[in-house]
Amino acid sequence: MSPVPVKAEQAEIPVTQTNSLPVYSQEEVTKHCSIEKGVWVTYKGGVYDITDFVTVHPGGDKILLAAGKALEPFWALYGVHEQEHVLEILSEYKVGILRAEDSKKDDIKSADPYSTDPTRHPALIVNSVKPFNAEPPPAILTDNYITPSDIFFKRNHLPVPHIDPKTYRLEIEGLPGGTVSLTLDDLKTLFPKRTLIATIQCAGNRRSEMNKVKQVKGLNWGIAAISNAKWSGAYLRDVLYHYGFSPEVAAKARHVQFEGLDVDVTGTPYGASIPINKAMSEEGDVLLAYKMNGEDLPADHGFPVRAIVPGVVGARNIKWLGKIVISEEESQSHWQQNDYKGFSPGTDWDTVDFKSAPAIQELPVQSAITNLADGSSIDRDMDKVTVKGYAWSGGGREVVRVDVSLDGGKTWHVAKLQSSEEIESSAPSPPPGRAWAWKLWEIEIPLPEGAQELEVVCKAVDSSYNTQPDSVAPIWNLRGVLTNAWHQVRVKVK
Ligand SMILES: Nc1nc2c(c(=O)[nH]1)N[C@H]1C(S)=C(S)[C@@H](COP(=O)(O)O)O[C@H]1N2
Ligand SMILES: [Mo]
Repeated sequence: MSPVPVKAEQAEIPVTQTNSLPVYSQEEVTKHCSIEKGVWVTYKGGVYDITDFVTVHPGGDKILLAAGKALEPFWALYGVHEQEHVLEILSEYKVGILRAEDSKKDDIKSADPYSTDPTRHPALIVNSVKPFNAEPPPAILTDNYITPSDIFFKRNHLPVPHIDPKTYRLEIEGLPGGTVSLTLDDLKTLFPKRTLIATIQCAGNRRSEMNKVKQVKGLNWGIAAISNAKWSGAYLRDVLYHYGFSPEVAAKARHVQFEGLDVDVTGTPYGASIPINKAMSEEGDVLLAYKMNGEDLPADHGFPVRAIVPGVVGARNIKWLGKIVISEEESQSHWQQNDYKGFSPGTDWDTVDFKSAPAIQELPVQSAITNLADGSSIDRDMDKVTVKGYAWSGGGREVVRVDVSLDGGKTWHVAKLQSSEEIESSAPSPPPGRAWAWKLWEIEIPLPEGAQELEVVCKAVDSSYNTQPDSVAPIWNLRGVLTNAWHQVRVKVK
C-alpha cells in the first residue's frame, strides 16, 4: 500500500517547532474582517484575533480599518504606538502564523507613509522617528536669537504631506458668500506681507521633568520643544475681512477652526481652533505664514502655508493649512477636545473627563537654563559661573525679569535680558501685550567659595507678574503638559 498522500491544506498547517500555533493563509485572514466574522489582523508574520480587544476598548474601532489585513501600514502612521507595551497587549491575542509567502508581500513593507518625509538635520535629538519629533540640543538652542529652521524643533503627528504649490488651495468656510478658495498667489499678492518674530512652544515642552515625578503619557521632551523664528505672511484678519467677515458674522462666530492637509488613515486631518477674538483682534497678529526666516516654509514646518498664532500653544499653529472654518463651535478634532488640556495632579486616566477642562491656548510663563547640563561639572579655578537660557510667556506678555540662583533658590541674582538692539535692527521692541518672541538671558555669578555642587535655578517673571512655580509635583498632570516649574540643574565643582 502506498503511503497516504498529505493533503495540501494539512501541509500548510504544520505544528511549528517553536510554538503550536497554526499557519493561516492571507485568504483565511481576509475573511475575518468584521465583529460578526471576527476581527483578525496580521503583524510581522503573526495572526491575531483581536475581536475581544476591539469590543472592550473605546476607540478600538479605528483598528477595524485593518480588519482582515496587515497592521503595518496602519501602525506606520502612528509610529509612536509601536512600543513594547502595545506589542505585549497584542501578543495575548496571537492565534496563528501567516503563511510565509503571504507575509512577504511587498505592499506590507513598502506601505510606509513616512518614506517621503524630508531629511533632517543630524544635530537634532530625535524623540520619535515616525511621526518625526525632534528638538535641538539645549546648548545650541540659544546660540541664535532666531532659531535656524533646520534645528527649529519639529512636532509632527502624521506623515509630512507633500503639497504642490501650484494646485494648493486654502478654503475658508463660514463667511456670508459661501466657501472661498484661495491660491498661494492670492495670499501673496492680495494682502500686505506682514513679518513678525514669534516663539512656538509645544505644550509638552519639559515633559521629561514631569515623567521623573510620575509617569505621564506623551513624547519625552527635554527643554527644547521651543524655538523662535521670523514669520511672514498675510494677517488672518486681513484675509477674513477681505472675503466678507462682517458684524453679522462676528455676532455669531466664537471660534476659528483650522485643518491641516496631513491626514490619518481614516482621512481625518490634524486640526484645532482658536477663539475668534484672537483671530480678529488688531493686536492678535495671527498670520497665514508662507515664509519662515526669509524662505519658503520648510516641508516639516508646514509648506506652503501654516497658521502662526503668536502667544498661543504650538498645537494651534496648524501646519499645511488646508481649511479655515469660522464657527460657533470649537474644532471637534481629537487634539482640541481630548488632548492638550491640563488637569489636577489628582486626576488619573480612570477619572479624567476631557470635557471638564478648557483647551490650552495661551501658555504660562516659562524659562530654562541652556548652557549647563544637569550632572555636568565646572572648573573650581573659575571665579565666575556663566548661566544662559531662554524665557518666554504666552499671550504676548513680555518677560520682564529672570532670576537665577546657584543655591537652589536661597539667594537670587537678576540676569541680563538681551536688549532689542542686540537682537536685530529689524525687530523694534514690540508694543505692550504683543511680546511674541522669547528673550535670551545671561548672567555671570561669582562662584561661591568652597562649593562642591551648585543647584542652578532660573525663574522668569512676565509683565503680569506671573512667575513660575518652584516645583513640578504640584503641577503634574497625566498628559505631562504645561511644565513650567523653576528649571534646575545640578553642577559639580571640580
Ligand atoms: N497640520 C499640523 N499642524 C501642526 C501639527 C501637526 O502635527 N499637523 N503639530 C502641532 C504641534 S503639537 C506643534 S507643537 C507645532 C510644532 O510646530 P513645528 O513643527 O513647526 O515646530 O505644530 C502644530 N501644528
Ligand atoms: Mo505640540
